[in-house]
Amino acid sequence: MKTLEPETIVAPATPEGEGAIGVIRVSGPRSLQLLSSLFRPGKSLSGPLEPFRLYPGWIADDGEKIDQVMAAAMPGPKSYTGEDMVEIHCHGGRAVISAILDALIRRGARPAEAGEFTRRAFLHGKIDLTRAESVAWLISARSEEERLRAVDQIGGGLGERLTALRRRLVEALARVEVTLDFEEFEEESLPYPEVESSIREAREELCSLEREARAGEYLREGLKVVIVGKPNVGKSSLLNTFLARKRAIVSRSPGTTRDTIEEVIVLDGVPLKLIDTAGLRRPRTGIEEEGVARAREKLAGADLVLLVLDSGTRITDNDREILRLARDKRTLIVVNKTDLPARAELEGLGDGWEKREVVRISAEKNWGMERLREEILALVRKEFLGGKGGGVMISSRRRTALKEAAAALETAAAGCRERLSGELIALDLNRALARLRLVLGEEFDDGVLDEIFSRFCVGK
Ligand SMILES: Nc1nc2c(ncn2[C@@H]2O[C@H](COP(=O)(O)OP(=O)(O)OP(=O)(O)O)[C@@H](O)[C@H]2O)c(=O)[nH]1
Ligand SMILES: [Mg+2]
Repeated sequence: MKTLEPETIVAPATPEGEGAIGVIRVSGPRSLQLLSSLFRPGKSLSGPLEPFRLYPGWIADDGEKIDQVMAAAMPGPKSYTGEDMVEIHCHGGRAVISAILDALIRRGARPAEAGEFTRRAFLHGKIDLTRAESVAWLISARSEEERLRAVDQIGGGLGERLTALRRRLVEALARVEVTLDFEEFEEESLPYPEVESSIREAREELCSLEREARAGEYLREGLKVVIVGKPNVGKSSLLNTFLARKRAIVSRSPGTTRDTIEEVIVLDGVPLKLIDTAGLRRPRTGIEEEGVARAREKLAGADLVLLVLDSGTRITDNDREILRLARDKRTLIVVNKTDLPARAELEGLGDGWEKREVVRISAEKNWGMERLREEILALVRKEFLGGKGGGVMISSRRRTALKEAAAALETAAAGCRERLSGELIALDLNRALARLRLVLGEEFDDGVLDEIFSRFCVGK
């Protein structure tokens, strides 16, 4: 049940653990009252606290001092959330922070949920959805590439593109609607070709936004790069060489790796989830069977496959079978152990290998690794990130809305081509606009907000 007066929420805004200072945030109608009941400003102060100024003093609960702090009152609507807010800068220890939180909660505040401060900022019109989302993205950015794209989005680039898109659609709709009233009198009043081309351009932009959103997702999640091959070709050695440490067990006996091993590497700012797997062959034991099953599962979910061959041994049916398994995947063929006399002939792989990039390396000697990194990056940029730059962050439900808007525009454009009545075309344009409003955050439901704000940390 919702209460009429919004609750007053409280959370630490700094990460858990020890730090020089810890910041506690309070937002909601009772914030200022809570502060005055707990905060004893230094003696020089006479009169009420001036807004947005830090005052030294003590937090004391029923006369018992908890910590020496700096505190600020930030009345709405100029605060971050738009509500009355308070910030308490205390010493950054667990016990201190939790004692102050407890005192606030005992007096009626409630612990905030993840992203609740920013959610309130959004509901009070302080921040738009694309910007809120970029803030979440920026905070969670683990790579330089991700950070740059998030900053770009905070700058408003995405919001501007969406607004421009909507303007274009509203114009197209106006051109269609103005003809509706006169249609009985004038046959050719709707300028079909112009409206169609304008709709098609808007559709292109929508599709490109959708692609960029997917690129954003890849950057956030890290692309899954799965290392596969028959046993003993040097998959684990390759993983170790990438990481420059002995992460996975390497041995001369085939079938060493059983469980999959995942580690994140960052290539030129792009995060990749490298996954080493069990050698694929007909399993000899129950454990190996499980390992092979897991390897196949990882292969199926891979964004990019590194298919490792052993240069020192002949190509076998086993290699061919693995190439076949990776048929639908973006695959780089990695010929390892090039320090040994060459015995593997790629022609023996059968159809399909020529379509793949081939990189020759020696994981043991660290040969060819730079070239391999470059090939991987080039492929990732081309296939997943849409080149350098670009990439936006749109949550998955709103991304679906982008796709639906594009589909509605496709129908509208087809309608123009077939000279359908203006009413039908207007219907599709309106459908597209409604979806766009969802992306713009002008229309939303709790589900959409939950999806976005749950990604924030508590206290943001
Ligand atoms: N000469 C040479 N030997 C290598 C190279 N890379 C790996 N090896 C050797 O090949 C053997 C197998 O290496 P692993 O990395 O365990 O191979 P794997 O593909 O992970 O094997 P499984 O986990 O059993 O499927 C080890 O004895 C490695 O030292 C290389 O570049 N050159
Ligand atoms: Mg291995």
